[in-house]
Amino acid sequence: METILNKLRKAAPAAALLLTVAAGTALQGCQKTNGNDATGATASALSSDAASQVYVAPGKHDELYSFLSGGFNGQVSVYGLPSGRLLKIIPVFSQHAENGYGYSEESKAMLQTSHGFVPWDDLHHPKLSRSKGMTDGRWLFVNGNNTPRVARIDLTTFETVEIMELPNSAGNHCSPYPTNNNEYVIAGTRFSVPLDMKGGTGDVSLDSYKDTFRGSISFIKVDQEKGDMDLDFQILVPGFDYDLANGGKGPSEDWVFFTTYNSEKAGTLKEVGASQNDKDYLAAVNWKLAAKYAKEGKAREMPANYYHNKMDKGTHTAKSTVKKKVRYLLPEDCPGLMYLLPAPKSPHGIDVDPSGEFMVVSGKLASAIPVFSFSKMQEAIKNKQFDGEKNGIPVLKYESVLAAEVKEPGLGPLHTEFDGKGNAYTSMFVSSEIVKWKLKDFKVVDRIPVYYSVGHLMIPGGDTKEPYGKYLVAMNKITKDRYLPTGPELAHAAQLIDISGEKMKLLLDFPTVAEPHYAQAIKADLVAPKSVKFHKLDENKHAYVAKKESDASVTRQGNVVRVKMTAIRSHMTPDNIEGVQVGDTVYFHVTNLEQDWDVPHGFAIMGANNAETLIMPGATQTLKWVPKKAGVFPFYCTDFCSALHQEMQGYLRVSPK
Ligand code: CUK
Ligand code: CUA
Repeated sequence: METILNKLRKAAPAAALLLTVAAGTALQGCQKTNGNDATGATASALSSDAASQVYVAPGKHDELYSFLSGGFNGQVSVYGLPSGRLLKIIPVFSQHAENGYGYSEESKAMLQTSHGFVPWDDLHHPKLSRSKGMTDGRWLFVNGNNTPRVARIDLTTFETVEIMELPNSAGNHCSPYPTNNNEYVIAGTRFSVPLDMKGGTGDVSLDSYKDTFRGSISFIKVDQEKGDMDLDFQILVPGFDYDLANGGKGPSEDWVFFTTYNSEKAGTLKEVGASQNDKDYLAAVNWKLAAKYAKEGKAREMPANYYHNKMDKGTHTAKSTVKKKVRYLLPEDCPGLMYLLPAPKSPHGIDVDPSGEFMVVSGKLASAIPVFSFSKMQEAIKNKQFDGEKNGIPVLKYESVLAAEVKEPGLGPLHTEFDGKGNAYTSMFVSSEIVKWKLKDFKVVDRIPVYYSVGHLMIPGGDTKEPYGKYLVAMNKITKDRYLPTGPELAHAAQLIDISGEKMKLLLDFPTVAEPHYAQAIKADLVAPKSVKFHKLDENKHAYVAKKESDASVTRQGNVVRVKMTAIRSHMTPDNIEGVQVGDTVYFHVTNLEQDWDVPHGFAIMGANNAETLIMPGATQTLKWVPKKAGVFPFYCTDFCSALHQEMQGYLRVSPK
């Protein structure tokens, strides 16, 4: 008898054919609507065997994990590659009804900031932790742009475990950049902000830009064993806007690079408008030297006010610490710390090739892509080939640091990644394409259309010393006709491209959650074996844990009622509760007694204006509820956990005061 697998294998080529035809049709459609004559190019750009290349049979696992940022949704989504299957959404700077993150009492402190509870942010850049310049699969660092924060996700549990607010920052965009051994996670601000070393309110005239505004580069120290973050110091840099960051490797690994724009803003904010300078800058910062200066007493201290929130492992409860001081360095006090390299106007991405020699700067409006040479930069510094200075920072001569310019790459270059075989791939936002060029002679060798207006692109390991280099994911800003229409709002489109051969081949479109900017990917076997299956009940140190049914209780203290509840297939204990009064504050501390993989229980009660919470095996989670009226309120388990799941329920009676 023919097995199902064999049937599927046979079916795959037919599916591939269908895919080809469908893509051809869509292209003809788009040709009509936007005049983009890409039909011929894409027919050949689509791999004839695309379906089988992305087909992961039922029960089989993907080769890679990929982590796509959620942009204005504040979360990270985990996709398997090459299938493009969505595996999980990890809430970071967002409340997540699915598991109660940001709603449960345990997680609320994660989202506390000096501005209060801020359960939203704009998450752009995920970066995997590194060992010896290679991603090690331990943690994922991400940035929150808007209320400047850096978060750490633990890849054993796929949960956000730490969030650090950043003082002296606004629009934490060139962030986070973990150095090659996670010594530091470095985060640069986009907006310069008024600084008051004496801890004033920051209420200053916009005319005082030149004197009072500065940007900041934060140096967050990472505990090598546990991953815990700690803001060590900041460099307070001249007030241009900093856009993106990337770090060196090999010979350049002591350096981190930032693109900057609006460098003419050194006068007053009111002059800003059309950029007048014909060049902006790439800022090169020697982070090792900065750390040395800070250690050797060059750092001063200023008042600050920022939150550091950490999830405790034993109690699964987040705690906030408010920090009141920050150490800072001024580049003018620290020779050799920082240099400026003239870059085309309004640069965006900065990407360093795997050898660490080339820094690729994408000028969104520029007609060529300048590639700077790290060895030339060192020579130029040694020989003082300066073109004056800007705000006390030496500017290196363009010609003295330039390796080459990639000519006629396309329109609107944004970001570049590398395949480790001598090729670079740059996303072109305006001409909607990925362009492949050689690092050897800086010549364009291939291009493939993407649909449409690509932002970042990502090659697994493409920002490390040894890229994996088999796939490329294009993260597109505009979807239009790629999927069935869903009203005015469409899911953004990611596209998987095969880069294993000479020619790039399109393999797959898949919809994303909100707006991915950047992404990371890593071989599954660096993460999967360490994945936690459940929490050990006897290691649960939650203050209100009930480790067995007989520990369950209802206690009152003033108008606070605490219900220590247990959940196990297929009942909750206690399941019938009386003695609660209108206006009481009721805490349901629910412990999941299961010690098995993938058996969460949920908890929800009628009328609670909170959410549900989902409790992993061995953990305790708390839902807070203040009943507003008398009556009988049913509660139940929200996760279909056994054949008797529907029986996991109970009643709570609320009496008038
Ligand atoms: S940015 Cu979005 S496309 Cu925030 Cu990295 Cu370039
Ligand atoms: Cu427990 Cu459903």
